[in-house]
Parts: sequence; C-alpha cells; structure tokens
Amino acid sequence: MTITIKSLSREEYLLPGNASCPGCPASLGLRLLGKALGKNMILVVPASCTSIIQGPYPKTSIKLPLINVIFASSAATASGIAAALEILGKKGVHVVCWSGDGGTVDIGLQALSGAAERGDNILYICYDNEAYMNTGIQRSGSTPYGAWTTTTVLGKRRHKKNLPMMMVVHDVPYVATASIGYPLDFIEKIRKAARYKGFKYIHLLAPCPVGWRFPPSKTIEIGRLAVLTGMWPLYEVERGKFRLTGVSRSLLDKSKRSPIVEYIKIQGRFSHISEEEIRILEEYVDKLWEDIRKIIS
Ligand SMILES: Cc1ncc(C[n+]2csc(CCOP(=O)(O)OP(=O)(O)O)c2C)c(N)n1
Ligand SMILES: [Mg+2]
Repeated sequence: MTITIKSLSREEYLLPGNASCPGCPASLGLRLLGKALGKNMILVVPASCTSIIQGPYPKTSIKLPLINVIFASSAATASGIAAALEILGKKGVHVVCWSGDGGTVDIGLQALSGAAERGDNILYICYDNEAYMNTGIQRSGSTPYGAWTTTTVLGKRRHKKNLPMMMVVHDVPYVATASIGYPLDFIEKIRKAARYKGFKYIHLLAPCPVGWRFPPSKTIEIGRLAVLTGMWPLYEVERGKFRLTGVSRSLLDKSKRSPIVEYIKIQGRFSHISEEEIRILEEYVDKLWEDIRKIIS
C-alpha cells in the first residue's frame, strides 16, 4: 500500500530545540525513522552529527532507547542487542543502527560486513552526507569525485564507494537506497525492511547544507536532483531481486535523466569543478546505470 503523509503518526521521536543545523537531513531522517517504526525501536548511534543532535543524557532530544558507541562497533553492538532480545524472547523490537557515512563505509565496515554475513537481525541505516561532517567536513570513502572537503581542497580524486552494492553481494534479505528528497519512499523502505528477520540495509542520501555549501532551504530539492540526474539511483533488492523504485524506474533511459550540472551548480563544494571533471562525473553516472542494466537484464 502506498503511504501518504496523512496516514503517518503525528508522534515525534526527535524533539524540537535539538542541536541540528538548519536544513539538517540527519534530523529529518531521524524524524522519518520514528514515523516509520514508532516506539518499538532501540537505536545504536556511533560518533557522528547524530550524537550531537541527540545531546547528553538526561537532556537528550531523542525519545527512544539509544546507545552511543565507538565508531567501529555499531553493527557489532546492534548484533549483541538483537541476540539479547532473542534470548529474552522479546518480539517486535527493532534494533536499528543509525550511522553516518564515515562510520559506515570506512570505520564501521568490518563490523557491518560481519553482521550482514552472520544474518543478524538488525536494520542498518547509513545516512550519507558524503563526508565526516561532525568534525569539520573531512572526505570519506563516500565523498563523490570532484567534491571539495577540508581534506580535498582541490576536489576529491576518487569516486564514491558503492556501499549499497557491496551490501547486496552479502546476500541479505533486504538492501535499498533512499534519498531525503523522497521521504515517503524512505519510510516505505524502512517498513518493508522491518518485516524481514535477518540483516537489512538502507543507504539514505542526506545532502548537508553546511558541508555541501548550499542554502538550508534546499535540502529536499538537492535530494531530489541527486535522483533525477541519475547520480543517486533509487532501488531495492529484496531477497536478491533487484528493482528500481520511484522516479528512478524511468531513468535507465539516459534521455530521461536531468543533466548532472543541475545538481552540481547549486552546491558550493563543486564550485571549482572543471569541464573535464564534469565529464568524468558524467561517465561515472553512465557506468552506474550500465551496471544496473546488466543486473536487470
Ligand atoms: C575512532 C574515532 N576517530 C575519530 C573520531 C572523531 N569523530 C567523531 S564524529 C566524526 C565524524 C563522523 O562522520 P560520519 O560518520 O560521516 O557522520 P557525520 O558526522 O557526517 O554525521 C569523527 C571523525 C572518533 N569519535 N572516534
Ligand atoms: Mg558523514
């Protein structure tokens, strides 16, 4: 059933007055997560902007049981909690890792891969703002080619690591990509993932106004442009079956994709990008879609 905004609960699990920046996609994503799953959830959060948004106990802004952990351990911690719930016979409680891209594609990767391979009963969500934002915008393995960060002052020279596809090859029941620009699609995917027992992974693109250098009012617009230009394909892989979702369904046809400059030109982190670098990014997007075509056909 398609989810509508009106059908969502008005209950909020992220309280207002928290420390997030204006236009923060992580805080919006957390609100959506609460609307998707409700209160029967235990969150595992490694060091990230979310630890700051959440704030120190007892004045935390998140109305859910939550444990802060060191970077490398989030998936392992979640595995332990899931095992404990199983032993206690507690059903219907979702164990959710809410981790940044640095904590996922770089530092937390081995624990993540281990939990996926074991098939532990957790939902791992990576909110990907494409850099280590909390410590001042350092590049991560998820930063795209050409993007400025404080550690790639001339633009990053490597492409973004394709973590969702890496999770697909772990052969888990559910893997999906999402964008903060399409909130209902994200909620739908969270709910779908939560219906499976075993390891589930959702990779949420989360445009950050501070780190990407755009006005805070444009978070949703940029989240949509990432998808419309083909830079960020929306899909889900359910029990090994790959399916494009939402507007991405029509974007295998290159002529339906918006030019990537529409996405790039409104982000200050790409302000120094050359024609040659734009071409390299275009080739990257074409390859991304050619790989998807091979999977589908
Ligand atoms: C082992 C370790 N190294 C470095 C840090 C410092 N640190 C805290 S948050 C953070 C950035 C996290 O980046 P990401 O996971 O992408 O989350 P974001 O801040 O972007 O939300 C870093 C480097 C730390 N807490 N622990
Ligand atoms: Mg990050």
